[in-house]
Amino acid sequence: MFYRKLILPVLAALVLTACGQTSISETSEQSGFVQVDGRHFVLDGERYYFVGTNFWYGAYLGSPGPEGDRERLLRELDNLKANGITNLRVLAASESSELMRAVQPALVEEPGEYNDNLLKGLDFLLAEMAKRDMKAVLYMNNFWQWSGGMSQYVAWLTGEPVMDPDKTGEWNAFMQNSARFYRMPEAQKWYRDVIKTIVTRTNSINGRRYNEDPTVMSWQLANEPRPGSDADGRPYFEHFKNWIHETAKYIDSLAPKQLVSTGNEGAMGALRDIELYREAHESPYVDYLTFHMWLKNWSWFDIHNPEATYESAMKEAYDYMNAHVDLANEMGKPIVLSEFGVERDQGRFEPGTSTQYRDDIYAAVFDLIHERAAAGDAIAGTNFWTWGGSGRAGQSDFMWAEGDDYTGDPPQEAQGLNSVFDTDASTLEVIRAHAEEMHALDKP
Ligand code: IFL
Repeated sequence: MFYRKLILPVLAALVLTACGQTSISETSEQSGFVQVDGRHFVLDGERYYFVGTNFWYGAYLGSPGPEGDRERLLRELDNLKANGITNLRVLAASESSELMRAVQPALVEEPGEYNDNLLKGLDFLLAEMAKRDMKAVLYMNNFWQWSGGMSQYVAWLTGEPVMDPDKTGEWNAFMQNSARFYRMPEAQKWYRDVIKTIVTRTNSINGRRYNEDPTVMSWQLANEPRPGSDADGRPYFEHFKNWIHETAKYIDSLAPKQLVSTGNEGAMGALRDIELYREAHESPYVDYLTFHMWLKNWSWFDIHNPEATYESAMKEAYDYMNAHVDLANEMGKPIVLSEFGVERDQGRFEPGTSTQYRDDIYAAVFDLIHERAAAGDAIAGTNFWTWGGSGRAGQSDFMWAEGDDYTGDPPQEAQGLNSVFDTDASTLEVIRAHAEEMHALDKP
């Protein structure tokens, strides 16, 4: 299959001083656009394999506003790179909301109104990632409540109070309500305005148009979009599938050099049915597959009862990973495990406490990923959830409050739940070793 080879000039000197923009000068070589060739990614004529992380708050740290901390961002990027973590999955659009656990501020203040600081934050993040030759996967909506997301679009359009599962505990109803978003043409117009605003933006730091920037590997429709709840989502599956196809096609028309992915979790995000997952991803505008794996959320593993649950959990995990890689092989598209995470031992949140089970599970997951990638299968990489770096919880109950550090765990979850901190030496060692073995596959 056709793919482009594009290498940027070795010494691209870009100096922008207008309008108070930061002057920067790029002096390092940057790789080209990640492309798809059959069931593999290709980068500058070689296969592209990677180790990545989730870093939802990258644009927040990059903001020149009070929510930002650019010095920390630079430190985190350097640390990530030093550990071989070069692919970052980042939240590019959040919606302002009264949801009690949604991050504030948000990029979309109301339909058509954008928070300039957060857009500049994304500019800064991408410009700094480019300097380090890292790749970004940018998602532009959320099925879940922690960044406003689809339920906020529904509330904007209907005028109904936003449905808040952290107050009601009614998850089934919340999911069904979020999925109404796919069937609301006016909400789709607003969402497309967000997509267009971001995808065609010109970076205020380095002057690049986002859709011309090889730092962006992929535009992702949303975080974990689902057809609805497992119990009641089936009647709406066709709307979901159609939404994926139409949105992916729209993004492709705006960003033909970059890839499009859904952000879906796999069978567990498709009414627990891998055939529905296949159907939803058949669109030619979906360039590659994503899947997520949550051993605790899916009741496979209990960190408070690890001895009794570890073995069966790992069997479930291997079966889940193998089934998705096999499907990707069949479909002839690359696949990425773009979320998986594990708690600290005994369910602790504090840095400095042990991570034996996390380390073992990361190592086992990475082994399988490497083994299948080395065999030439469709798996290309992982983004573990999540990078906490030097962030630390600000509250005694570990729940996030505005002004606190970002730790990688989103605001609806305890800060430290799934975070890999910069002090987690043993986990970082597992990650570094895997990064080396994956990068060694680049040149088969
Ligand atoms: O933090 C969660 C995040 O919202 C997500 N998937 C699962 C994570 C852990 O519960 O996208």
